[in-house]
Amino acid sequence: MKVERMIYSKKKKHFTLIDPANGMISKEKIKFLKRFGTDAIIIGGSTDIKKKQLDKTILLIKKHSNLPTILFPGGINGLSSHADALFFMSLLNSSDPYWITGIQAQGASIVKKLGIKTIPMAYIIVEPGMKAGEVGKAIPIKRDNASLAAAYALAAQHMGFRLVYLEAGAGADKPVPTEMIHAVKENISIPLIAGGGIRTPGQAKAVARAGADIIVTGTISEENFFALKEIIAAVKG
Ligand code: 1GP
Repeated sequence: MKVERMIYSKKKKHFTLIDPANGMISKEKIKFLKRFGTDAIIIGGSTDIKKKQLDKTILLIKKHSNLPTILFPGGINGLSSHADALFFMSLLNSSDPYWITGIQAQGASIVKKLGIKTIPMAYIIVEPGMKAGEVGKAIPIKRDNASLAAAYALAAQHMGFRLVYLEAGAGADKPVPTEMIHAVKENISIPLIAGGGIRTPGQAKAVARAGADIIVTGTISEENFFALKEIIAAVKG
């Protein structure tokens, strides 16, 4: 409940993506993330991860902060009972039904057994899409096709999804275009997450101002961890 309340609160939020496949996060960094003001840690990635590594990461985060932990699974192994919630996601613009409804059917009873709180999320991949686009066999939305992104997002809302995530892909050279974020936000009333390619406070601010309710960064934590302080401040400023 606490996680949902935070997600649906009106204020702009920043989530930090941690991919356990990139190695273990340190307790110092976890404490800094809290101090910098990130609102939640989402855990996952496009490579399927080892369950042990995933559990260890979540337990470490919980030991050194009270930040909500949300699973962002790239495969069936991305599930852990230690997390506070799970983005139960569907890659709407995949060319392969496996990523739209197949993996969800495969994982549904595991999620029920583990008792993880689910947050239905529509995942929409925008060019370049990077590894998420490749693995998920997406037909990435062209950067100049804001109306298609808006149509997918509205369809997601009609289907009952409670969140839309516009994804340029981890490590993308630039974020989702602000015009596209704006067009999507105008079309829906459920919260909008944007991520992929955000590396500077200016980009974070532009994405937030264009209408994203939640800004996700991942790669910057690996490239220049302390830059996060200003990025998070820009999201909230
Ligand atoms: C990937 O949107 C996230 O799912 C984060 O992307 O690693 O480029 O910040 P970056």
